[in-house]
Amino acid sequence: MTHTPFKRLLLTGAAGGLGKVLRERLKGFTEVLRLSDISPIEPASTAQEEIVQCDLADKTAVHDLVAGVDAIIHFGGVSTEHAFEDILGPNICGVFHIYEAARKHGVKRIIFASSNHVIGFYRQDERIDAHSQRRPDSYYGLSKCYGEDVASFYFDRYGIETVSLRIGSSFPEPANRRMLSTWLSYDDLTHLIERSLFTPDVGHTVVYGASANREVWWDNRHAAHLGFQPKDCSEQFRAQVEKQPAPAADDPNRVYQGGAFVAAGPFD
Ligand code: NAI
Ligand code: 15L
Repeated sequence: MTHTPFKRLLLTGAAGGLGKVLRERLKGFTEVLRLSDISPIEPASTAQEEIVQCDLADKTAVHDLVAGVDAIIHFGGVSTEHAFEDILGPNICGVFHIYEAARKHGVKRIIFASSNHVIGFYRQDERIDAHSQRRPDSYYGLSKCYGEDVASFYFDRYGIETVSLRIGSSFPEPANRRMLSTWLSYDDLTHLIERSLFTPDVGHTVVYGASANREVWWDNRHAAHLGFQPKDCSEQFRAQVEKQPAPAADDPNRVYQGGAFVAAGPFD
């Protein structure tokens, strides 16, 4: 699909697993791609790239980071379960700083990397949609709930639109049986971001990010306007994954949508 590219897109979390994948894949969507992370990032390879090292917990630095961008793909932050104190700066303060900077600089569209861990306490035999009550499974999942609520508030109050991506498991391959359901291929992630950037009038849309796997627990009817149509399927990995010993009947990886996150911590 062809679009008028953005003038300048910001990608946070650019040194991370998905950030490195998206660095190449976002280039067709924008004239300039600003890449940011707290960790070192590979130097700019062309004049199309700008590199800005920035701590999301630093409000002034985030304000400066957002100057001059048209839209933000916010993937930076702590991405697994940790003590609340470790999550607070990057994920809670960080998401607030991103939205405040967007408000002050007139940015109108944000793609927020939420997570399946906002609903992780649903069982794997339940089917849910974006209107199902959230059931966060971790301090990390709580921080993503906060991010989604910030997105909702900034749309209602200031008209800043967001697509919150409740990403399942986006890795080269599913690593275990649970991920046969939650796996999101990199191609399908890229397609989801493309739809999230270029679909008009998204308000605050919540969408689950999973490929067209045989058994998916999430119904995207409330995000149908995005036109997200995943093409990949985890079945190609099933035989290999099922060589692993089957988890016990009460193993969280077998019972809960959020898998092991439901049993991590506490950290004191
Ligand atoms: P990652 O951990 O590889 O990347 C996150 C990046 O954020 C890292 O490069 C890290 O240095 C950066 N970061 C952490 N604290 C920061 C701070 N204070 N300031 C600035 N940058 C900071 O995670 P991954 O897998 O690339 O995920 C990207 C995003 O997608 C994360 O927000 C994660 O929560 C979300 N997500 C990813 C899923 C997946 O399957 N990969 C599933 C669901 C959500
Ligand atoms: C996530 O939210 C994490 O960022 C990622 O590392 C995986 O753990 C993924 O969820 C998952 O649930 O598989």
